[in-house]
Order: sequence, then structure tokens, then C-alpha cells
Amino acid sequence: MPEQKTLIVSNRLPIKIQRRKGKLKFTTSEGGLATGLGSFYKEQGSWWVGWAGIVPKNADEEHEIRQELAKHNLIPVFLDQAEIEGFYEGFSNGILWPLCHYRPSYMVLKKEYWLSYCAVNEKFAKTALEQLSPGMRVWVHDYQLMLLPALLREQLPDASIGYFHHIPFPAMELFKMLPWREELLTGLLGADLVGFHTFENVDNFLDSCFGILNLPKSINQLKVKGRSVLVDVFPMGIDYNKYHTQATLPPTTQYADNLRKLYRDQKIILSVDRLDYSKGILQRLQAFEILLNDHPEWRQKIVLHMLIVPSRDQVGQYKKLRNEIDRTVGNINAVYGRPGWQPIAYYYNSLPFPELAGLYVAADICLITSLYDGMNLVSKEYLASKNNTTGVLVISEFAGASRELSDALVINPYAIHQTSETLLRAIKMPKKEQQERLQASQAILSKFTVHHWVNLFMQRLGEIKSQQRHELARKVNQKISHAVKERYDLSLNRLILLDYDGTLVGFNTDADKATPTDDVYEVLDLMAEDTKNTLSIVSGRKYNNLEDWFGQKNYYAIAEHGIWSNFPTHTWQLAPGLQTNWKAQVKEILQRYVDRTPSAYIEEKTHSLAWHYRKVERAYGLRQAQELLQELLQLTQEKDLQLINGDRVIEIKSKQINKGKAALALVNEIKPDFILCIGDDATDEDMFQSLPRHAITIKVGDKQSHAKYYVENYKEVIDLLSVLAN
Ligand code: GDG
Repeated sequence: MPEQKTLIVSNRLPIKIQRRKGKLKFTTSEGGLATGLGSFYKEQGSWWVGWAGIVPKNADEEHEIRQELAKHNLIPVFLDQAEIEGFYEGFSNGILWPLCHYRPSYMVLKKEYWLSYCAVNEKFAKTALEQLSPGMRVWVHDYQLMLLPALLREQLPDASIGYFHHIPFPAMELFKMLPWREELLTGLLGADLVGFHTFENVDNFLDSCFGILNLPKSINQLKVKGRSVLVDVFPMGIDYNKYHTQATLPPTTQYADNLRKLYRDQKIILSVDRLDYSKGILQRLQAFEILLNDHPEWRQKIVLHMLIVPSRDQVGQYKKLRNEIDRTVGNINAVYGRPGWQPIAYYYNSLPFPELAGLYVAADICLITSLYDGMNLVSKEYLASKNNTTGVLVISEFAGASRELSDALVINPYAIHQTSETLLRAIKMPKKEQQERLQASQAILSKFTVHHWVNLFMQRLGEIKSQQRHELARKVNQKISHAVKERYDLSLNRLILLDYDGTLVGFNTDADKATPTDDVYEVLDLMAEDTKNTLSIVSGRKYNNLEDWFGQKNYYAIAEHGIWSNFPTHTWQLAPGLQTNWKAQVKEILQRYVDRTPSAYIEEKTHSLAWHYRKVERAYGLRQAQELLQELLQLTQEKDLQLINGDRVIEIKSKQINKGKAALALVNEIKPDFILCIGDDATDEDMFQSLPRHAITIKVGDKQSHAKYYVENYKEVIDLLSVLAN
């Protein structure tokens, strides 16, 4: 029994239903996903939801299908003809597929396809929700169901939801073209874990979330309304033993022997793929033709055995491709063929599994020319089918599998002369080298199997859920705010330290416009009225800024991270012994970056300098900031200066002073029995770290922090202060 039940949701169920002589015939699928997930969904209590792939004739037939599928823990979603055309062929295969495979010009952007996609995702959500019980995990598969994670999240805020994208995720510039880009990204981010085959896909997805949804970038996590979402790489494997064993069984060995007899004295080059423009079939044929043309000595000694599985051949682009393949194959065979020998043996059908395995066993070379491919399982199946024998894999660098299989011969399928040369190298490769390369690849494939993939995905889903629980325990909720209020009420001498920007007011691209709101004044005035309270703003801003806003108040202000303070006399005083002779040299560097970066500017304070990029295009600003930080590193070390990497600002000031030291000075003076300190910035960490242990420290925004608690945003700070003051 699995520890936790899992609901799998994918577009297709792992079963094929056909009508034969008026009766329904059910055949289970042998696909990689079905095998990998088999151990989950067949366990009692786990289920698989998906389209049955058939439109029932009437209610009786629908009932029969449901009954039969239920025996295998499968739950069908039924689609009518309009949904098949809109959701499946229109949006999934006519928009998302070409876009994710870098063929945006093939997209047919019709609003009705989008509406159908939304409606069918809702339909899947409804069926899935009927099956879900508390504590169950959900694993959603692939691009047909990108909206589903968020639809499930709406109804089940605490559920464990994983999503895996089996095809490539394109670069942000491309994904941006979609009129429904925000909706699709938001849909995916309903999941706790979003998985891809390669790290490039992960990067592309994170770039899109940053560029389109404005979500800050990190290596592999995003924050969605306070919930951490993990985005990670899971290269899908195969059932290695199944292929390795099948290669020794009679139907397969027999098929392989027959094939070898048929192609006596010829090297067999094999290709297996669905009819699709992403597979580089025409490029493959061109490369093969160049080989025949440039190396006549190999004619009659090689054969390209090309199995193409029929797919989507009623769709325009696919029909066109098929005609082109037919024409090219015919042409090559006509030009280079001889009586008794055809260079290309082309089959447009699909084979039963034992025969497909026979092809793998017999082939000397497997040639994969994908122009883009999420993973490509055929390449892995071919290698796994080789039992102490020989065989060479030639694989496109644009297939996800090429990232793991570093012992294969890797090609760029667009460089057809290079492909042709590499093919020749594979044909001539000595047996010993073939064996060495095979063994190295098999060692990887036998470890990173599909079962390993499933376990790893589930393990990471568990990890992100426990991280979320941990984070939630730090979040200021009603219980925590009551406990703080209780301590507040019992204390007699309180110190309240509040950062300003990002803590009491929101971020404004124009720093001068981030003035205190009425709410801020109201709650601070109320707090300061209480004679038990000493309240101070602790900010990085210039003192004249703070003087303008808070100079007339009966609370205090500390400016420029502690360089200036008006405590306790309400007159501004400078911290003693600070040097400013470093400023000219640093300013010169900052000025260069201002001249190179539109909208960046320098803010000069009496004892510090700030380079602001709050108005600069976000990604570009971050890049310039990284470079500037790098350049300032050595100089600031030599001059004993502090380099602060803040929120869209880089600040340089003397090391002798920081917010932590300033806060501690107040603590020593006042000797409070209650300390509350709230801040959002890197510089506030100095306060969190230097205050006594009993201090209640709160970070605004759930970033890595030394603070004990966190709140989501400045509005929650005002709420908390109001609770305390009232
Ligand atoms: C998507 C992504 C990613 C093929 N012909 C026959 C047959 N097959 C089986 C193969 C293999 C499967 O079909 C094809 O898998 P691929 O991975 O190559 O490609 P897609 O179907 O496009 O899959 C892809 C995959 O999802 C997994 O995440 O790798 O990049 O596009 O298993 O063996 N099976 C039988 N007869 C055939 O004639 N029995």
C-alpha cells in the first residue's frame, strides 16, 4: 500500500478503447507513463482520471465504459466532438504544441479554442474533485491541463498538487506571444511542484514567471500569494528492465533475426517517431541523402529503416508534412535504389511492443533528429534493448535525452552535413568503442528509471509541502498576534522599531512619492500617545526626508541606517568619527553605471551613497546591479565600507554604523521589557540579529531572514500595529 493515495490526472487514460464488431475492446497502454505510474494507481484508493479517447454512442455505452474502467481504478472524462476540436486539436495541438516546439508561425490563435480549453480544464477539475479525499495527492500531467492545478487549488487550498510538463517549455520571448499567457502561468502555479525534463525548461519557465507575472526569480522556487512553489528538473526514465528483458524473449529475438536476414550485410539505421514536424524527419532524410551521395562506397551496405506512427494526419500541417516525407523518400529511393536494394524502408504504421523491441535489438544505429523534444523515450528504449551487444545512438542536442546521454553521438539536426558525417562515424565505429559507450549509457538508464522518476517527484512534492508548513508556522496569524498583544499589554516599558520603505508604505518607483499615508500617521500617533512606548523609525533614508515627515511627532527617527538620529532630544545628531573621503571614488563608479543604465540614479546622502534602479526595466536593472556589485567589491573591502544589496538599490556606507548598532544603542538607553522590531530589507537583518533574544522580530515578506516571524506585506504591519495600539 502506498503511504499516501495519489490521484493522477492526464489528458488520456492509459487504456485504448476500440469498437470491434459492435463490442467494446479495452487494451491497456504500455506507454512509459502508464508503466511508471502503475504501481501507484493500481493500489487500492488511488485513481487515474483522463479522457477515454472515445465518444460513447449512448448512455448505455457510457455506463459500460465507466464500469469496465473502474475495475482498473480509472475514471473517464468524456469529451464531445466540439471539445475534441476546440480543446484538444485546436488549443492543445494547434497552439500550445507548436509554441512549445518553437513553431509559433504554425499557431492558429482562435478565441473559441481558448474558451474550449478553459471549459474542458473545468470539466477535468470537476471529475478530479469528486475523487479527492483529504490528504490525497494530485499529480497533473502535461500541457493539455495547464489550468487544472489552480482550479484544484481554489477548492482545496491545502492539497498537495504536482504538475509535470512533458514537452519543452519555450523561451520567455516566445511564451509571451500567447494572448492567454498570464492565465496559463497562473494555472500552473496552483501546483506546489512544477516539473520539467531539463534545467533549460525550468529556467524558461522561471523567466516567464518573472517577466510576465512579475514574480521574483530564484534558483528553483517562487512565492505565490505567500505559498512556496518548487520548480525542478526531473528527466523521465524508462522501465529499463522491461526493455532489457524483452530483448531476450523469443517473439522479439525472432523478429530481430528475420530483420537481420532481410538486410543481410547491411548496417541498419533505425528511426521511430510519431508523424510530427518537431521530429526533424525531413532533415534526417536530407542528411541520409548526403551520405549516399558523398559516400557511394556505402550504397547497398546501409539501410534507413524508418517507422513513422500515424498521428494528427487530418490536421493541415501534418498532412503537408506527410506528403513531403512521401515525396522525399520516393525520390531518394528512386535515385539511389538498385534492384534488390532500397536505401529507405519506410513504414507508416505502429507495431506491437515485441516487434518494436525487435527493431531495437536488430538496429546497428538509432538516429534521433528532433528539432525540439521534451525528452525522447525511443532513444532510451533503444539503448536499454542492447544486451551485451553493440549499437550506436545518434541523437539531436535538442532532445532532452541528449543531456543525460553524454556517451551518445550528439548532432545539431539543422546542420545536415554534420549529421551525415556523424552518421558515417557511427557506421564505422569500432565494436569496442560501441560497447564502452553503451555500457556507460546503460549505467545511467538502469539507475534513472521511470520508477526512480516517480519516486523522486513524489519525494520533492513531500519536501515542498513540509517547507510550506514550516514557513506557515512563522507567519503572523491570529494566534500569534494575540500572543504578541498579550505580552504587549503586560509590559511597562516598550521599544518599537520600525523600518519605513516596504514596511510602513508600499514600493513606489518614484522614491519621493512614497510618503506616509493617513493610516500610517494614525497608527503611529496612537502608539506614541502611550507613555509606556518609545517608538522610532529606523530607515536608510536621508535625515531631512524623515525630518519632513516625522520631525514634528513625539516619536523618533534614525536615518541613513544609523548615521543620523534624533533620539532623545528631537534634534538631529551625527554618529561620531565617520569618514567621507571615500565618496568621490565610489561616486565615480556609480556615475558610470548611471550613464550606462537608462533611469538609474544616484542618491547622495551625507555619509552614504545609493545607486537606485527602481525605475529601470527589471531584468536589465538586476543584471547591471550584479555587475556593479562585482566592481565595488574590492574597493569597499579596501576602504572598510559596507556594500548593501537592497531592494532595487545598492548602497555604500561606513561599516562602523548599521541599523543593528543603532537599535542596540536605544535598547541600552531605554532598557525595555518589550521590543518589537519590523523590517523588510537586507539592512533590517542587522537589527534582527543584534537585538536581545526576547525581542519580537518580524520580516515583511517571507524571504530568508533572522526574524522570528513574517507578515506578507506592509498592510499587515499596519493591521498588527492597530491591534496592539487599540
Ligand atoms: C512526449 C514528449 C517525452 C512509438 N512507436 C511505437 C511505439 N512507440 C512508443 C515508444 C515511446 C513512445 O511511443 C514515444 O515517446 P517519445 O518520448 O519518443 O515521444 P512523445 O510521444 O511525443 O512524448 C516527449 C514524452 O512525452 C515523455 O515525457 O519524451 O519528448 O513529446 O515509448 O516506444 N510503441 C509501440 N509501437 C510503435 O509502433 N508499441
